[in-house]
Amino acid sequence: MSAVGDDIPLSEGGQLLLERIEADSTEPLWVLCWGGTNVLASVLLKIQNTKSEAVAAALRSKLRVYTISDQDDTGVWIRHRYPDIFYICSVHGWNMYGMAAWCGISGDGWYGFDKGGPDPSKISKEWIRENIQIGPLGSTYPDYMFIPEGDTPTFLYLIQNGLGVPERPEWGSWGGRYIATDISAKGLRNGHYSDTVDEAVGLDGKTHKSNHATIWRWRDAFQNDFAARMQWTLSPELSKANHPPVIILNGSKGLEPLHFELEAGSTFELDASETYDPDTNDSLTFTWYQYKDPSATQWSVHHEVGQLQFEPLNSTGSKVEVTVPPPEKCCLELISREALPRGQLLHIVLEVKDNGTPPLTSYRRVTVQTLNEKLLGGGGGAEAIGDVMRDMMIHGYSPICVAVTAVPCDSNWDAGYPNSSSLFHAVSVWLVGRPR
Ligand SMILES: [Ca+2]
Repeated sequence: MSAVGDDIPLSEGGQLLLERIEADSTEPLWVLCWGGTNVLASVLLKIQNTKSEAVAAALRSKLRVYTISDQDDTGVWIRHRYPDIFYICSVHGWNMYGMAAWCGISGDGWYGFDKGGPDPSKISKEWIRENIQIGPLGSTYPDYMFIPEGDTPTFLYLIQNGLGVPERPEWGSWGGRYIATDISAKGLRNGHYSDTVDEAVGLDGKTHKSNHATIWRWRDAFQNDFAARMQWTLSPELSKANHPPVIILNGSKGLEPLHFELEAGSTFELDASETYDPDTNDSLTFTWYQYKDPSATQWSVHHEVGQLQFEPLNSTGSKVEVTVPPPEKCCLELISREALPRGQLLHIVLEVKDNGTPPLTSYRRVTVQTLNEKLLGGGGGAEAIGDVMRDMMIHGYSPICVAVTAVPCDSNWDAGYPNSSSLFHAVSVWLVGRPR
């Protein structure tokens, strides 16, 4: 904060940032911070000191900030003083960067997380020497210290490849997945997004669950993409390098998610057979899967989120029939088990991968809003939370620990669970009376 104050003039960078914030545009302005945020803080103070409250708030509403942790004392000042700002940031103790989601890009060896999960082969110094440090541009790429590309998740977050949606950090992308710290939608109107977890199958074939997995799960694809971009710097001839497939899904060529609103238990078709590759000799592999983690409100994704079923309709797998889960699996309030007219928002990812060198992947996301107009499938008491508890017990947790974990303890709980006392009741009933 020594660089921020009412009597401290803006730096050259600060003036440039202020110009961009004040520019005549309704587009969001992304500010990607790879170090301390004191320049942003000084601009925000300048705006507050020189604009009306309404104008200052309108200017702040244009900002989209993604920071690589807090690297000075202005990050916490900004979030405290201007909680309305859209602000993605892993929060942890000073210098404890290994706890941050962004380390998932390459930090598993250095920081020692998720052992056996992430594949380290495409972040090694040898791979970088062979694939990145090539040609006039690549030869300027330095040998790394600590971890390579640590700040790059902020850039990957904005790459338009059909996977991520920048306005939805909780949906996940090459730049990681983050969720709102405060979901109460009252009081502060807090715009901070912080760490959450993904379940991802690692190199060892086991399921790993961590904030880092929200990034390393895509590592093979984004490192191949990096290698291809370096190939693009070597020759002006298009045929000398690989380019990603162009997905056409149900006649739509864009990168925006395709959205459906469908009754629970119904079926529908997804057809990507018009998809093509700019490199005429490339063949394509189609993979459809459900990205469950963005649909969850709880830690236990596989208990909470209904399962979509995929049935291929042709030999290449470019066309599939999808079955929406029944209402009792996707259109219930989790604790009370009351039937809901609008249930879970389910996410499908289509991956199309070519066989070029290196192979490149394009994506298209499909979102399915599940509906239950006849309010079917309700009842059953606290089965969902009971199932979670039962599994935890099997894995060796004591009933006392489970009960303490499940007791609601802050105001945010009220936003997701209107009747939080019912959870405590459900847990108590299960602990004393659930048949084994
Ligand atoms: Ca290609």
